[in-house]
Amino acid sequence: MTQPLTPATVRGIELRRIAMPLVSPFRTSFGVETERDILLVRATVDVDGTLIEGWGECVALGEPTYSAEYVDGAQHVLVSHLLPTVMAASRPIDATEIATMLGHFHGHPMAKAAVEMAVLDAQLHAAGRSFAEHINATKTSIPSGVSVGIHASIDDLLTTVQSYVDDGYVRIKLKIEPGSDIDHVGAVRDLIGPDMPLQVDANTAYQRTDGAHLARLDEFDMLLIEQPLAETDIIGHARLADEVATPICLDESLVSAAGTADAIDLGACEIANIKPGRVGGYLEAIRIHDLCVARNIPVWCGGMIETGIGRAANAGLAALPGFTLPGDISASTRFYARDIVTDPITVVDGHVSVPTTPGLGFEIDHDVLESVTTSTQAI
Ligand code: SMG
Ligand code: MG
Repeated sequence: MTQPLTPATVRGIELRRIAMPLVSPFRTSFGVETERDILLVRATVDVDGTLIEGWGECVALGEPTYSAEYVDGAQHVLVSHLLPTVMAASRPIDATEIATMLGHFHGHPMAKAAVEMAVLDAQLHAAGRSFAEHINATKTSIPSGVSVGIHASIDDLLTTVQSYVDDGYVRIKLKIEPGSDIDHVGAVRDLIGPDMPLQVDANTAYQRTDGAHLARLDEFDMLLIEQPLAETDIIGHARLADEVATPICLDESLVSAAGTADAIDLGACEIANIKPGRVGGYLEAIRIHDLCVARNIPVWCGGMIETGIGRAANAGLAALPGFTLPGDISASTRFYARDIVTDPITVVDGHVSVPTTPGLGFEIDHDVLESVTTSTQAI
């Protein structure tokens, strides 16, 4: 971190729900997303007598399918437990203190991360500093990968993948599940050729006994297999790592820095997908980055179908030097016809620019935001 930021007194919070239709259905092993129901946190804080606004995005999905959190539950825990605690602080606070202040509440990392994000955005605005600069990130642009949903037909899958290759994405990630795996991956490898980086994500769809089956993916020379087994099955992933040559990457299983260190030490995590929402915030995400660098574990930044708010923040995070693999930070248009920020994320020559403006790096387009808002709640 650079110089500490001036602490902030939280004066008010607005929770805003928005409905964002996806440009096409996104199917994973746990379900199909067609519209994103997103909770935004707008914090009004006082920094040295000046009122400043900051925004956070909660990445919880509509249903508890990716993880236990879901958007209605996140809003409830924020209103009933998390926000009253943060707003009861008797002195100005720093975003880095929020995780500790909320530490006695079990779980709910995505809800906690959204509060931390909003306060951090406001503090960075007050300091006139960009997120990337604040965390001493080194890159000015990051390579952009794209996550491709499960397709019923291989022909349709190849059409979709070709369109993303044409858009310039430098890495393809395919969602897989039993029955839509070996043939799908083989056909895509044939299409994109041997040199294009390729990886798969099972979102916990396989069993410990699937080692021999998953080893059939080795011939496609992929970067990694993401989260084949249940999120709690660290030992199962370690055993799989012995059976399968393709590196095992964890997503859902990694919920803290301490747990990530254990998973690495047990041989279950050869590559790490870092998502700030999943681990309770950007500051815990940086700790995970740092420990992975110290242990020589490559990391990349995951995605949760964020708006331009979350995408901008993720791009700042992924500018840290340990993010050596392309992440799931794609263009806003990958999922949304119209983003809620004035400067949607774009991919140019396969790369996304790291924001340099003060704050997390976006400006809200208030007209678009109003048009997609389904409810607001003032705290
Ligand atoms: O934002 O590009 C994105 C989505 C990337 O595949 C993606 N995310 O398990 O990594 C993952 C999934 C979780 C969300 S799927 C609805
Ligand atoms: Mg994943």
